[in-house]
Amino acid sequence: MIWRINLTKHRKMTDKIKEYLKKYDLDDDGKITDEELKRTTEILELELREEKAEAQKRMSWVAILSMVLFTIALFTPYVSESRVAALADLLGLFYLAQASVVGFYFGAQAYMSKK
Ligand SMILES: [Ca+2]
Repeated sequence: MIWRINLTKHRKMTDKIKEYLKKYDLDDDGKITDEELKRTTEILELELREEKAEAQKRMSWVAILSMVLFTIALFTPYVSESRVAALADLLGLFYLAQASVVGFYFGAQAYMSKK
């Protein structure tokens, strides 16, 4: 039982090594040099930054769309006037929060482009 677990663990390890080789060995010679490691790390960092920027962009789009959809929903007959009046404070905070998400996105963009 124990050796079997060790075997699967070993297989997992070799799979992992293969995976790393595939990822980091840019010229496919089976060795990972410092140069390759450095370059792959740079590529991974770029990809991560891109992913992060993409997530922030999606977040700000959701914020903008939610503000627009909420405003449209408030003008439909399904929401009564008294309910809007009761939720006025909450709605104000909602718009402020959504707008600050969008503002933060543009601020971050400006900061990143300056850096
Ligand atoms: Ca290599």
